[in-house]
Formats: sequence, structure tokens, C-alpha cells
Amino acid sequence: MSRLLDPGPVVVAPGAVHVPGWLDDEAQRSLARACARWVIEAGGAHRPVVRNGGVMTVGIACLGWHWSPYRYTRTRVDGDGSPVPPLPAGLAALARRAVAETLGPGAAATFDPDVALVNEYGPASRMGMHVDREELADAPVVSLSLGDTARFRFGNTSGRSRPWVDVELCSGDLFVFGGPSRRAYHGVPKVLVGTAPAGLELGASRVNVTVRQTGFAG
Ligand SMILES: O=C(O)CCC(=O)C(=O)O
Repeated sequence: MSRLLDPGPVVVAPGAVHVPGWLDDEAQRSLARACARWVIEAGGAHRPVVRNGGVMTVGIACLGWHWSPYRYTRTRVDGDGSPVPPLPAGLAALARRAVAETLGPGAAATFDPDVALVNEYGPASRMGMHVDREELADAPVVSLSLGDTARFRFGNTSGRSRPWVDVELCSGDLFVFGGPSRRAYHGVPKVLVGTAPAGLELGASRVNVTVRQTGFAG
């Protein structure tokens, strides 16, 4: 359920905007159902192995391009090698609307997303501070949250440490970061278990859909 007094868009940093309750209850249910389908079409959510050999605690299903540390490919190179399903047109359109409503029609006009990651969090999942840097394009990143609330840490472009702002991303919230914030470090230090709205069919505590533009040809 949406919070009673959503404060409206909050500018967290230049180019970084949080919109609480952007998706209403029905839109959340519809996105949750779509995510369940997309994860199956993508061959499941894989748990990438990162630079230090650790296995991510977040499962990732990829649409449009396959992300595995630290590159994009057209096939699931760290899985069964099969091709990645296309980015659904409806999700691309939703992401374009998100950019228009947060960063303005000018930013939306040039936003041409071609990849989405469906991130599945369990109660103990975390995502360390990182930069979305594998994309050539400087286009904004659109992030939609479903299920349990996440503590989302939005930092700076210089490094993993402070200053940062902790934002609670609830089910239905939108977060967009572009412009001077596009290469900011960010992460999810905690999932607040048991905070998901009732009636959402999610195969995880929390699902985050991140839509991006790689800037790659073809
Ligand atoms: O789950 C989130 O809210 C953030 C996801 C994220 O940082 C990413 O996919 O790079």
C-alpha cells in the first residue's frame, strides 16, 4: 500500500531524484508479475562472482544485455551460454516516463534504454558500494523497487566512503540518477525484512528493476 503522505519527488543529489510511491498498488502487482515472467525467460537469476571471488548475495536476471562482472554480453557467458531475452518495450517506455517525470522531457528525449537487470534480494542480501560503469552512455539509470524496503546508500563520485545519503526505498518507489550523479557510488546495506505490502507475488523479499542505456551498438 502507498504511504499516506508521500512527500513527492526528493532531490537527493544533483541529478538524483527519489519519488516515493511512484507506482500505485496495481502497478506494483503488475510489475511483480512481469518480473516473475522475465526472470524465467532470462533463465533464472544468476549470482555473479565478483572480483575478490565472492558470490553476490543478490540474484540477477538480465534483459537486453547480460551483465556479469564487469561487462555486458549478448549471451549468458557465466551460465548456459544462451541468448539474453530482449528488453520489453513496455519496460523501456516506463523507464522513459520515469526520466521525463524526474529529469525532464529533454533528458527523456535522448534516453534510449537497452538493458534491465531484475535484482532479487533475500532477507540477508546486500549490495556493496559500486558505480554502474560498464555502460558507455552517460544516460540516467532508472530504478524501481518492489517488496521489502531497502536501505539504499547513495554516495559520491570520488569513492566508496562518505559523504553519502541513506534513502529508504519502499515498494513502488522510483529512484533516478543521471547527470553529475550518474557515476556516483551506491549500494544496498540492508533489507528491512517484513515491510513488503501484502498481496505482492514476489519470489524474493525485494525485487529491484534497474533500467539503463549501455550505449553499445546493436
Ligand atoms: O537494488 C537497488 O536498489 C540497487 C541496485 C543497484 O545498485 C544495481 O543494480 O547496480
